[in-house]
Amino acid sequence: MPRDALLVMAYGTPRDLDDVEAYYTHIRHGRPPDPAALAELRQRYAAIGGRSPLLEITRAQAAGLEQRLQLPVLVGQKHSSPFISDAVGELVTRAVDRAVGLAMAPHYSSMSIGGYHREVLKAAEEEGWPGHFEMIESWHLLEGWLDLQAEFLRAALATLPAHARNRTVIFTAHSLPEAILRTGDPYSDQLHESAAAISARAGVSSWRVAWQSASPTGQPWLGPDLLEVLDQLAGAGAQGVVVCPCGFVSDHLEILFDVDIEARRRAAELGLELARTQSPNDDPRFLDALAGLVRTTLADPVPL
Ligand code: FEC
Repeated sequence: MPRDALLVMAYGTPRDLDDVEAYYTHIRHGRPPDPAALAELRQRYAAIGGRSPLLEITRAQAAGLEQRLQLPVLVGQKHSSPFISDAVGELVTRAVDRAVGLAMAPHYSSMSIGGYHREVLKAAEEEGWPGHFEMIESWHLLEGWLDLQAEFLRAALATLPAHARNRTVIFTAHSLPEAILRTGDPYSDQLHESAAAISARAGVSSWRVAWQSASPTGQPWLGPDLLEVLDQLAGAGAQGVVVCPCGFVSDHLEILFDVDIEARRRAAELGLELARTQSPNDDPRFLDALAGLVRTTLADPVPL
């Protein structure tokens, strides 16, 4: 029997405010941020309590998957410790023959999940791991996850006050440079497919897709931005919105600041009621769905 393992991968987060500079420098491929950009990012972390819960949530997801799958589950992050290379080093130590890679993000882009995949292949070469690696490329139409999102969406809609009758659901994911569209990247299409499937399950007919958390890099990023869509909807007479950030699976900076503070502030200025769907985090139904996906992947024969 081959020795199997699961590699759970997430974006990574600074340990505390002092670690923000090293983290930001890593995101910027080793180029330190300028002082103003660093101060701005530190301020965002300070506004959510000084740190993000992303690593704790990722560890809880990994523990829940380990319990369900009864195989070693390792955590590797893109931009902070434990890094993906640390997890691949563990594959060597544990003499794992075959590992499945699961990125904690549903939609494939060469810049997101593709990046996790490349990082594993690079680390396998550097660490000398000779095993077979199978990356789950995307899971944006995973049944159990769609059902849970639909349930969260119905619950969020129910929290909007009765007077906000003209309401729209906005599905969001992290924006990426628009240049990805020129290479046939499926990221945008997959977000639209998730949004349509969740809306159908929740019986929602009025919905939009928007992008959030774009970086100020000077190049065009996928739009429209979430804040722009709030402006448009308010201008068109909407009274309430539900933001469903289904491009993310955990509570972290992009949810707790970009949606819960920044977007809420804009909505309040516009007189719009805003509710957000809860994050799947380590909800047992979410982990059941992911465990099923990993089992299906492991059931495929290993190519010789
Ligand atoms: O809670 C936390 O501490 C971490 C929150 C966090 C998540 C996240 C997810 C994604 N990102 C994606 C793409 C990019 C690209 C750039 C970029 C930059 C940042 C910065 C911070 C940050 N991201 Fe992020 N991202 C999170 C946090 N991200 C902080 C730097 C400051 C800023 O620009 O706001 C631009 C740099 C580059 O070119 O690499 C691109 C994508 C995801 C969703 C998929 C995933 O989770 O892996 C895509 C969570």
